[in-house]
Amino acid sequence: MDILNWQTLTATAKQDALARSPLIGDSNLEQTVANIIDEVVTDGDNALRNFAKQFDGVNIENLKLSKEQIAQACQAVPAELKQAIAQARANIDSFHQAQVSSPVDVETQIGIRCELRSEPIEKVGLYIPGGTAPLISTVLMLALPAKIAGCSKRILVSPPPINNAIVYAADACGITEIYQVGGAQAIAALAFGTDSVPQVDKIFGPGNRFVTEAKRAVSQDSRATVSIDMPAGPSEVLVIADAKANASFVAADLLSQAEHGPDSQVMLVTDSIEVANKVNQALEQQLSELSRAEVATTALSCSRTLLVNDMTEAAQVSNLYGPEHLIIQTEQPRAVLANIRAAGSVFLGAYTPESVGDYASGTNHVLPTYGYSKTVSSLSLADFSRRFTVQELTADGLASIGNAVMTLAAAEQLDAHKNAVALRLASLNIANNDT
Ligand code: HSO
Ligand code: ZN
Repeated sequence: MDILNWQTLTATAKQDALARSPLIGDSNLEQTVANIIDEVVTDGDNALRNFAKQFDGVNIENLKLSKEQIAQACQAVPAELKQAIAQARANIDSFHQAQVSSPVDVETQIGIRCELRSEPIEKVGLYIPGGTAPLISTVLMLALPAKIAGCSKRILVSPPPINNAIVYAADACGITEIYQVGGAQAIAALAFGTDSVPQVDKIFGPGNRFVTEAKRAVSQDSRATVSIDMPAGPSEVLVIADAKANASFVAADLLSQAEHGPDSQVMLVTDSIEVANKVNQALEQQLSELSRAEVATTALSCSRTLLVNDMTEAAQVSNLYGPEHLIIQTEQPRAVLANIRAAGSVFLGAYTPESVGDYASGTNHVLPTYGYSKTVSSLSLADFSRRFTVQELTADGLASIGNAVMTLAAAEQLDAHKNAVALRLASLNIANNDT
């Protein structure tokens, strides 16, 4: 990775140094996806079957997996993998159970009661990518919070042929409806519904650029009323390392993210040129042994090391970048953490590789990328429910706030608003005079 000295960079060079990889894609992506969506809208299940043949090379009769197919897939999963899934599931379950929030119920003034309640989103669609890296762990990250939140219809879609372990993980997390449909067509099916695939209220999950574009498109389509979890981009990690950091640990962490895709980006921010050089050596060594070396090499070509003065500056640089994953491998990681303002998920110390959060520590691995961590939160239980407020005033409550409301309404020149209060206050005065 190129090593750049942060202090010597001009303002524009600093911006360039923190720029994401240009998104790989064809200029026709929007149109291609729009056509796929339209075909699903007009041709439903037929379109889904045709796309499965065209894109996945699979002939599909029943889009929904039968109970027998689910049972068969589950049987084929090795015991060791089942055990690993169980351990991950327990941790993800307990971290997300702990996020169940109590309703807010406050008397803002005597006689004025305000509440914040939350209700589960009824129907959720969970997209699980397939292909060369079938994301079994993503099943746990989506299905468990959906279940804990109380979403009554939880539908999983994944491109055919669906990996057995994906089916097993879904079954283990209480998913009963699994559809073998992937890509933009799966997102269209969830947004609009077909004879086989039910329409949902919200779509969750990562995917390739077609899936990402389809999620964006359906969430803005006036024909649909579906929302999505968050805008998604390629995966990324930023590692803050001091002179004491273990260079081969750092290199391994950088590569674990670089192997996700050619457009993934990894950044090292360090105050030690020795560590920077050692990490580069370790990268070369470890790369040669990776099965996805080619993918990782491409990702590394758009990645860089930034040399900073100290850990305070390292935190500032990280905040400017707003990484999806932030690893702090320093002597006192929590001192650095105190200065961190924006990151999807943070990993502290030498023994906390990003992989643990990806799979099993308990935190969610669906995180804002591409700098969105500055404004978008990591996926949590709250994303599976909606909140609404309730208020109730007694007559005394209205009497005590009425004048303020009428004054504000008059200032906004909204007479009917003022009147809704005035009528009631007048009726109270009459009642009071009567007694
Ligand atoms: N690092 C990915 C999640 C993942 N990694 C799944 C492996 N499997 C995005 O947070
Ligand atoms: Zn990962």
